[in-house]
Amino acid sequence: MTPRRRRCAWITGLLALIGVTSTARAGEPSAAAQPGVELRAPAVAPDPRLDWWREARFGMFIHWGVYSVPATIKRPDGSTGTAEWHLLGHQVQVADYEKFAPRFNPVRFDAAEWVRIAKDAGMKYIVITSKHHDGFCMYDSKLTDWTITKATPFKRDPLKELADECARQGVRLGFYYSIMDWHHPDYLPRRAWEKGQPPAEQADFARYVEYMKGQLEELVGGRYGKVAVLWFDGEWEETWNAELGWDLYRYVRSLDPDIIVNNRVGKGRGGMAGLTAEGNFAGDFGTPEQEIPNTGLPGVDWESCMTMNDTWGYATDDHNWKSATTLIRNLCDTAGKGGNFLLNVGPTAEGLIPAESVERLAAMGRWVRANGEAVHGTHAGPWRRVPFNGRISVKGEKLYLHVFEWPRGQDGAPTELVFPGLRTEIRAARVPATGQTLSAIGWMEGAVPMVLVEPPDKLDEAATVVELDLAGPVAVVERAPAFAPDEKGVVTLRAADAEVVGTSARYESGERRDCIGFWTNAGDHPVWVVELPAPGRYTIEATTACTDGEAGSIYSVGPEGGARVRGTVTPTGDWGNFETQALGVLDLAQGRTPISVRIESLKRSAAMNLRSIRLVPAR
Ligand code: FHN
Repeated sequence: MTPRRRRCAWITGLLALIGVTSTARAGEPSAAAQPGVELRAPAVAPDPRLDWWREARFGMFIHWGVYSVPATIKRPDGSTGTAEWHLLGHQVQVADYEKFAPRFNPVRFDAAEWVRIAKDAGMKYIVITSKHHDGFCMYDSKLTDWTITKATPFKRDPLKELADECARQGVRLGFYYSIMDWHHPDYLPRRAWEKGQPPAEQADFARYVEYMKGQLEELVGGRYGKVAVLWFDGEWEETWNAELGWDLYRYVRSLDPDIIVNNRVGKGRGGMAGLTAEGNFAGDFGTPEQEIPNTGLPGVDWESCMTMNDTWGYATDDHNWKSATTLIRNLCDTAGKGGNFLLNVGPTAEGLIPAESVERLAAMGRWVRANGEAVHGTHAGPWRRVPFNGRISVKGEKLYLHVFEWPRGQDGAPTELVFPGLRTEIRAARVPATGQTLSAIGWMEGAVPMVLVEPPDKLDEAATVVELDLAGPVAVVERAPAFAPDEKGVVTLRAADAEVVGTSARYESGERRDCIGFWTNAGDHPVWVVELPAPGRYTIEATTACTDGEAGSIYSVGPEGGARVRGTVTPTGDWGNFETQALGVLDLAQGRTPISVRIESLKRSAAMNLRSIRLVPAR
């Protein structure tokens, strides 16, 4: 293809195209209203309380407690878990678990060093466990003796030292606080194997809620300075409910109206996908865990929390460390989708951040020092499918391309990066890491705008960033791919090719998946654009998997707004065992039609795993 190259001259009057979008957002200059430009404004005006947090984009999570004494992911039955779940994973009686405390003496803890490591990595805030599920308080609480100051030889208050150091170095500090508390006698439910705790009948959950409020007042009331975030967790047990969540949210905000609180204070979190379900749930931001949403979520504040290996608390036997490249790309991924990245470290019982974590954070810091403007203060890029191997973030009228694999020619040398969709004229292009200016041009390929960027002299093996300085707000033309019949007239709609609309359902790769999974929200639905050369009658086939216990949901397939066929999710034994069933026959029109799969009735917590839909010509 020899592109007709016009230096940023655009043919006006674009044809109306599916998916013409812009990144106009409240508070940013909105794209000039063009025929067919869909402005994706946030659902609600963003709360300015979170402005610093949106600017930050990158924070350090710290899981530290007496569980760093046993420091293992291994379980007695040979399975593995995470180190901070030691009490439950090993079914340790509280009295026996308390014996770890006298062995917890982190004399090598150095708050200044921890804050330096975080800051040098480009992290703008720190969230540290004040109390995890084991109820152990990593600060000097007056409401219990189960604290680092009273139950250990250390006696110091590390959260106070960290708070003072964060204030000194200009890093915001937040506290993780677990609602679930395996140690407190008033917390319910009890575990079947527990012996030492008082009988459940003597527990007073209301009194436990008052205990939590007393501790939150200790944490947010001033002794630890201005606390920026309250990161609740452990909200999933049946003793906690949405009403208690709202009450606790309002209580914390009454202590400091500026504080921001995650969605795990209440009951709105949709599983590990972490985003807040529809409805009236407390919390200022969603909390995907160990994963990153599949697309940006306009108007939604969310933060993906992730470990560097597989455990939150320190473990001597977890060597499954992610590479610095993976971590840098995860940072680009969250920023490119408009979210925050809360990356965890699990310090040792001596008070040291593991060397493997320090090395990776130093590598991330080198990348952020060169490219941080493409992360801090950016918003989600406007493409729903980034048209190259990488991510795109936006800041005002600048577009940042995070290119993971720069294209190479037959000879292996880097060639131009060419991608469709950018309608806004490019004024200039440069490489933030080196200052090199690049040639970047735009032209039209029919109705589709194209961009070509010359390769920088120096590529970054994790992510090469190019800044495109635009002549106005970012506007994008994104033509949904259309799926046409094959030589036998069959149209195959694969999970990997679907546009998934929603907050939890998303594509899962892998041999026993390659499907749309995590389908816990009935409103989520995959859509494909089908392009038929002629009207026709088709048998609709669905290939699905579902455990026996979760089967039974009712779903439908067909054109959005048109006739649909229905099916019942059949049990296939497990989530990786797929079977195909014919749902019925549909008459489909010539041309482009969006075909969707919608859940009509969600019987259990997850609808199904969907591998594909096939439109087979009906004989
Ligand atoms: O059970 C905890 C786990 O230990 C860890 O604290 C993570 C971090 O978000 N949260 C819970 C698991 O979802």
